Amino acid sequence: MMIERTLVLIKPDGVQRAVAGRIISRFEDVGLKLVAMKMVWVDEDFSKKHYAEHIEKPFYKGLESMITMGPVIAMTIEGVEAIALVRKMVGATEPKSSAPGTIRGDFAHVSYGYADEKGIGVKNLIHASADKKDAEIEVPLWFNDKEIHSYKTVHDAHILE
Ligand code: IDP
Ligand code: MG
Repeated sequence: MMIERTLVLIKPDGVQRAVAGRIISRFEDVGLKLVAMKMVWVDEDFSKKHYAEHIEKPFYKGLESMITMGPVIAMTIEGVEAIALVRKMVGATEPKSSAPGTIRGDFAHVSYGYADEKGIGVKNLIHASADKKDAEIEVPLWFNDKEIHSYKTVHDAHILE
C-alpha cells in the first residue's frame, strides 16, 4: 500500500507562536488528509517514550524541557507516500540549514550552536515521523484506533481515485 500514515506534532514553540493554522494549511494544500488531531500537554514520562532514541544524548534535557513547556497539537496525516513527503515539507532539523520553502526554513532560523550554548532544544516548530518504522511506533503511541478517522475529502475524488 502506498497510502501511509505519519505522526506530526506542532511543538509548543509552534503553538505559542500561533502559526499552527498556517502549518496545517500547508499539509491541506498538497492534498494530504488529517485523520486524527488533538491538543496534548506532554509530561516528562511521555517525552521519554516519544523521544526514546534521544534520551542518552547531550541535548535531551533541553529537548524534554522544550516539548513539555506547553501543549502540542498532535496529528496523524494520511496520503500517498506521506511519511517522506511530510519530512520533505518539514525540512532539515537545524533551522539554520533547512531550505527556504520548508516549514522549518520558513518559520525558524536558529542553529544547533546557539541552542546548545543556551542548553535548550532547537526550537524548530514541528515533529514528523522519520520513516515507516518510526511512524508505525509513533502513530499508535499518540492515537488509539477510535481517534483515527476514515472519511473522504475532495482529494479522494480528484487525486486518489
Ligand atoms: P527531527 O525532529 O528532525 O527528527 P531529531 O534528530 O530526531 O530531529 O531530534 C529531535 C529534536 O531534538 C529536534 O527536532 C530538535 O528539536 C532537537 N535537537 C536535535 N538535535 C539537537 C541538538 O544538537 N541540539 C539541540 N536540540 C536538538
Ligand atoms: Mg527524529
